[in-house]
Amino acid sequence: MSAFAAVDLGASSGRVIVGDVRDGRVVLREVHRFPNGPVRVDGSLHWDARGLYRGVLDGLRAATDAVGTLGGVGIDSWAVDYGLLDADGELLGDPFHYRDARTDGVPERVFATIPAPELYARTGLQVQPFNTVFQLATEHLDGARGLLLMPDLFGYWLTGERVAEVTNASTTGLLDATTRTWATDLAQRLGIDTGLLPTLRDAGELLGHHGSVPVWTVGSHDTASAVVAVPAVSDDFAYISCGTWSLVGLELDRPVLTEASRAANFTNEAGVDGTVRYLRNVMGLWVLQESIRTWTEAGLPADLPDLLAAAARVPALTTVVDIDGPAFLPPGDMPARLAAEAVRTGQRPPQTQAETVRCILDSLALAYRRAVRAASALADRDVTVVHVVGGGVRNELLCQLTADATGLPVVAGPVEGAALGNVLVQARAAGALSGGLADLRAVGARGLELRRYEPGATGGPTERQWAAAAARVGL
Ligand code: ADP
Ligand code: LRH
Repeated sequence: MSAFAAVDLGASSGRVIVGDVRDGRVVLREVHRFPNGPVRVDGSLHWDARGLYRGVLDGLRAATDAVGTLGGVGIDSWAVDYGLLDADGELLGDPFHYRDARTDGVPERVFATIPAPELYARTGLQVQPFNTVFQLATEHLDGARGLLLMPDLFGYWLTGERVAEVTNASTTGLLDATTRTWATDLAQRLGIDTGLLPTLRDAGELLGHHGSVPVWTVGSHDTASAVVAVPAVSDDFAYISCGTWSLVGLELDRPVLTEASRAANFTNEAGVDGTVRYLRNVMGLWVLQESIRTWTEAGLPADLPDLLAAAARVPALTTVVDIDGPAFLPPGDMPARLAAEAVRTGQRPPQTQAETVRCILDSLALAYRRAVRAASALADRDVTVVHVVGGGVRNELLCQLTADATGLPVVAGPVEGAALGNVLVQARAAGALSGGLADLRAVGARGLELRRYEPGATGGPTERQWAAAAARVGL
């Protein structure tokens, strides 16, 4: 019973990965992968929750076929989104996708009832239009008797148990960052029925059973699981969980709830074992994914490795944008939006696909530079190394640019960070591992091939050139 199935639902794909935990290391094996993305229904963006659940069940069957008996299952997914349940426990329609436009202008409405500084002081959460609290402020809650965040919804379908695992609950805007309990008073002031909010549970508990297989709570927010898997060997690390989003920050013991932190839009999300994930959302490889979609739909060749190789030949920092600008959040024609942003800031718009990709990667590295430095300053913590985990580990150009831009060594790996963190927490809950996060990280690291990137190793831009590029776009 040393094999644990991690169900990791990312915004661009869902996967079921089996982690075999033996001899003080973890060997990961992907047994199932299925595409994921926004589904447009009547002009709104949703998730195909039932389709994803079919993928989960197929994956669990494949896991059992691969290893025989499983020691457990754990589920993590992207944050903030939720399904509403009726009085019979049935799902009331497909969950909305966080990129749906229904929350445009909603934060301002909510702040009229609870001023932004007051919300931040309590919840420590960044302002993103899609935070659960803003989604709920636009939602017709009549008929809803329960709310489950996405991984908890799949956990409910597997076990019949309804809970809110705390790492993901911390992305709702309704969790008190200090006490890690529901801020029911805030919900009441916003007219949100607190009866919808399930009982909170920590990561690493028994949720229930699927057939005879235990289902464990894990860091159900994918970013929380990814941070568990960071193969850090000391405390002075920053991380970039680099997938559809890039989550850039530090692991802390307590939240930073200062005005300066709020102004920089840093978030204090709950980590496993009582830690705080102090980070900034950077728009991430989403902009590249959407560019590839745009080109493919236009009939242009858009093979990712080819595009990255071509981008590596484009001179650095020719055109940069503030990649976190609101224009890049909704789905759409990213190459056109990047060009418009270049024109707006007095730069030469990218002319080719290669230049567009280079602009995205340089701009991401610039945003990482800002976020790592700001996190270090705001939390008053030294940073000597940046760990990159997630699909972006495969992007060697981006990893090198990150080292160049931050001026820090980058250690890249694992690719499947969230799945590894998910497995480590299950294995500890099941008694196959013991200790704190440092012990779990040491076990996780043993099975990994990590690659190290030194700043300036390939003769990239100098600190002065990065600073000048940042100044061009006001970063
Ligand atoms: P999520 O969990 O948000 O769905 P992932 O962590 O799976 O995202 O990362 C997906 C990203 O990884 C893709 O958008 C892509 O940019 C990058 N990626 C995947 N494979 C490769 C590859 N072979 N080379 C470079 N980048 C890759
Ligand atoms: C990454 C992620 C991120 C959230 C976003 C909605 O997958 O969970 O941490 O901010 O999706």
